[in-house]
Amino acid sequence: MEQGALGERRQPAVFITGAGGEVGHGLISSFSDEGRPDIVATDLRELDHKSREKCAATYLADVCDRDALDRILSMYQVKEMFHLAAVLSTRAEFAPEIAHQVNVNGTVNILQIAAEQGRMYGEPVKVVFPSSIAAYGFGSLSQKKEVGAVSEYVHCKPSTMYGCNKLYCEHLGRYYAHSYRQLATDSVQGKDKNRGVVDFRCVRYPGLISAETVPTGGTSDFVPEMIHAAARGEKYKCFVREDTRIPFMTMPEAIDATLQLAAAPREELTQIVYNISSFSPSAGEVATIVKQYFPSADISFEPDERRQAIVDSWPESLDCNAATNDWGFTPKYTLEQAFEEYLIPRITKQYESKA
Ligand code: AKB
Repeated sequence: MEQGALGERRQPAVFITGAGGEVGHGLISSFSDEGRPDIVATDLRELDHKSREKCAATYLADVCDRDALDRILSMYQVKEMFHLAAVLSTRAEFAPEIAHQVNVNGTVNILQIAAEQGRMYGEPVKVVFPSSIAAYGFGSLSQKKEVGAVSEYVHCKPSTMYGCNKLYCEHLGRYYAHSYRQLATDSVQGKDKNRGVVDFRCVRYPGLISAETVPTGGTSDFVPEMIHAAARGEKYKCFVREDTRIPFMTMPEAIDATLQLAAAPREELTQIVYNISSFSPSAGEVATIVKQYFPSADISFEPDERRQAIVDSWPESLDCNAATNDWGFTPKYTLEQAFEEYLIPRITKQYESKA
């Protein structure tokens, strides 16, 4: 990977971890469209050529490797970090301890670096962190259906390692933002150098649907997988029941909302964590609309009991009022509009150009 130049002065940069994932891909494109020249991106694997071209520098680095992060960050003046690196819910259930290392220890590394840099600059370093609907957990399907839309601070009893990790990291972010080293000697006598050194902001994503990329390792993957399989003319066996319902939004909406939260004035934010989502279709409703656009789509429902249980523990829909009131979040698309205006035109073009 291209190496960032070691200059006399530290170059200003926006720092992205897990940049090779779906959200990283969208975020880099969005920053580049805005003409930002200062993107510094890291991932375990090399980024694709198009993403690399949009960045000032890219590095192969593991978020668990504190020395590697320190080496990279010593070259930059970072005031904003988007910490996207994570092991998603399905993959995490095969290797929970590794997921914990990446999802929790990686986040502690980022928060600690942000705190150190914030102290050094004498102003807060912004850490934007995607959490997930996996932070919720219902004990039964009947309870999930009874409750309907959930707000941020109820029913947070996750059943997956990924969900536990996300929920805990939300709390860690709050701790670094408000209580970091609260009893340390440099925190006494009214000279609190640690308080407010990290400006932590968090969105809880629903399932995300991108026209450009297909997710791997998640449990909300059935919707994007179904759409991309139909566009490629492939059969799709959906691993959840037809009546399964969780919230979703398109990738561009998720990226826009994340950037909107990042840009919101600190004083307008009344909480650390914000739900966002656009629509809550059942898997069957998605299959119906997919077949309208791809009449020969071959979709069957063959639930995998264990993945089904994970999806059944996630809420049907999200109450996004806090995001709307505090920083103006509004969904752009209904499910139908998402297909008509974003997914179908982009997916069709993408697979045509690959044919
Ligand atoms: C997953 O399925 O693990 C993710 C998520 C809902 O956070 N897409």
